[in-house]
Amino acid sequence: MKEITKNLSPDFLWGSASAAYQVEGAWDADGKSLSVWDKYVHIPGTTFKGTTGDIAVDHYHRYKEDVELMAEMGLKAYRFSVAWTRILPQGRGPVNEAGIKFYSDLIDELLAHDIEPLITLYHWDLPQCLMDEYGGWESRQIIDDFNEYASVLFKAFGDRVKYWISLNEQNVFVSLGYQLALHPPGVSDDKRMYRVNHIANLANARVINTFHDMVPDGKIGPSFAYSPVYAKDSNPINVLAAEKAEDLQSHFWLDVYLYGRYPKFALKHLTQQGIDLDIQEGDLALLKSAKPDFLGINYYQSNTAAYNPIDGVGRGEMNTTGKKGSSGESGIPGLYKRIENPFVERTNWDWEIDPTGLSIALNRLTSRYDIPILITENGLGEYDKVDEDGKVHDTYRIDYLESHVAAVNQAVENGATVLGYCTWSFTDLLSWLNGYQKRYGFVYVDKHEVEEGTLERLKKDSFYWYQDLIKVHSEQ
Ligand code: BGP
Repeated sequence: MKEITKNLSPDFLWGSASAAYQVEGAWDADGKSLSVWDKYVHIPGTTFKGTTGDIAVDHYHRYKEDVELMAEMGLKAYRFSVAWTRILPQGRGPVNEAGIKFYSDLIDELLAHDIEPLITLYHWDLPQCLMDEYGGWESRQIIDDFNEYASVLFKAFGDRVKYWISLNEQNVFVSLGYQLALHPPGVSDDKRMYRVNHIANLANARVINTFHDMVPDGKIGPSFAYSPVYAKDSNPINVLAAEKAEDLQSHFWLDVYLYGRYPKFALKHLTQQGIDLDIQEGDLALLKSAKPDFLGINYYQSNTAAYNPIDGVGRGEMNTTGKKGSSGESGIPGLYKRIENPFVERTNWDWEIDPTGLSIALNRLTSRYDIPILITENGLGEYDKVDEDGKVHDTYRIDYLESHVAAVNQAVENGATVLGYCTWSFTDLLSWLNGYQKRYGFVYVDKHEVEEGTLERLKKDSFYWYQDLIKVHSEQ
């Protein structure tokens, strides 16, 4: 344990993360309104076996018990998101004091146990009323409304919370929502997706500037789902494909966050496709003016790319059932396709297990952007079961996490600045499209797809492993 944490600073944020919709439940409690997810999951066929977050793991009512477990573990940081619909049930305007109180109490509870709260402003649960009124992210009205919502939080919690995440995985929520039609609003239209994405960039920039005015001693940054892309081999045609994939899948967002501009190749490609981002006067100046204090990275896996001929594969199947091997190749005809990497193992959901990829990610990001990085998510989603001895022996999760921590340590030795590491997740929770059977937590929760379960919490073996890691590091 000592070896794999020796390069990490003494105040390293050993954390764990969650998101409101995936843990809280209490979907209509105390003045909360409906979010797009509250509605979407009730449309038949959208989620695995029709699972919802109506109750989730009931963190709303059990947060004290959960924080108690975090304290027992010795956790240094807890990343959670705020449900916009609890704070501003009409999306803007009147503030719901009961919503403020819930998060204020949670923050106090964390601080009382020396756990640093890290708040995510937006983890995908847009107020449904804003979607109904003007199409949510499709209208520039969202920029003002998101800024108003964020300002309410900065004012209420900025004195106690010093680390903030603006948007969680903008690259995921725009592409799954507007390209793959798998997240709300279930649209499949590239033109709309790229416009939505540009508006989200503007909203992100505006909020970062507001934050710096309102909480000058705090730090803020977006969280990006980053999967470094490898070329299938040294055949130049595959190397070029991999470079294009890296540009269109990552630099297209990261360059905007950190340089305030879109990468040239990607823009040219989109123009050739007849896609217009609708960049208006003042937009680029706004993007350039917003400077994140750190970059949040959610890392789960790497990606391997090969050339994809013009008549090659397009959108592929996603594995949401946990049936290994059920996902298919996918890509952009004429550019690249994602292929299986024969050098790494895969989970039952076909996610590639590649700890070295995390070192590669941190090295690449440090070279290109030279900014402190906060790992806001990393973890393993697997089937867990309670054994005959009443325990959950998740050695596979310990192996996964331990090798990824070692990769962080390695990248820091190579020159990266890493502020902290949040596992996904602390307790088991709802996996958006995969139900409750795909588990990530240190704490098992008795909750299932069909029969509800008791919601009882049970510490897994990985709980004790992380507890030990944090302790050993603090004694160094
Ligand atoms: C990230 C999300 C998380 C979480 C995680 C695991 O993309 O930010 O909210 O869900 O992935 O993904 P999944 O639940 O699909 O396995």
